Amino acid sequence: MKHLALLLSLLAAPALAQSERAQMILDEAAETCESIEAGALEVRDGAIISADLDGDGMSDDEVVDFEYVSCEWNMAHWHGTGGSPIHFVIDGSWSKSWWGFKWETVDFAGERVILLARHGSRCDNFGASPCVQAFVAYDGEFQTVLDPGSAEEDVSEE
Ligand SMILES: [Ca+2]
Repeated sequence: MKHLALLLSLLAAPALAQSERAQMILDEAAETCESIEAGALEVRDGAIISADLDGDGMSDDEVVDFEYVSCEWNMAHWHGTGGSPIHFVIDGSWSKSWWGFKWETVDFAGERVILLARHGSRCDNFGASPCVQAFVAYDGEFQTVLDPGSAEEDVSEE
């Protein structure tokens, strides 16, 4: 009987997160579903992808993509015109998330760069306009441009 209970609890486990951090993200999401009375957390294939996001040569990072995560009775939560929250988990230990659509890594200027397609309003334009943000995991943070500060802007300010 004990074994059956264990088996059932394993079957009911919401997802197969590999790291504690990714599991924490899903646990918090499950709590959110509960708190908005939207049933259980549903985690579909593709929700957790292993990747090398910081360029250390190991695929020990993870992307938790909420495009594939929802509450049983509220599909709209975490899904909107801006895409879904996408969590970038580095070395299983720390993470940060942004709303977005597709993501990809590229090697550029000696850095592993994460590219994330975002809602056009983030680029001060209409929603479907192309808008891409770049991130570099560095020293426990994600480096990204906060103020584009084009040369033309600088000149006009002087
Ligand atoms: Ca890593």
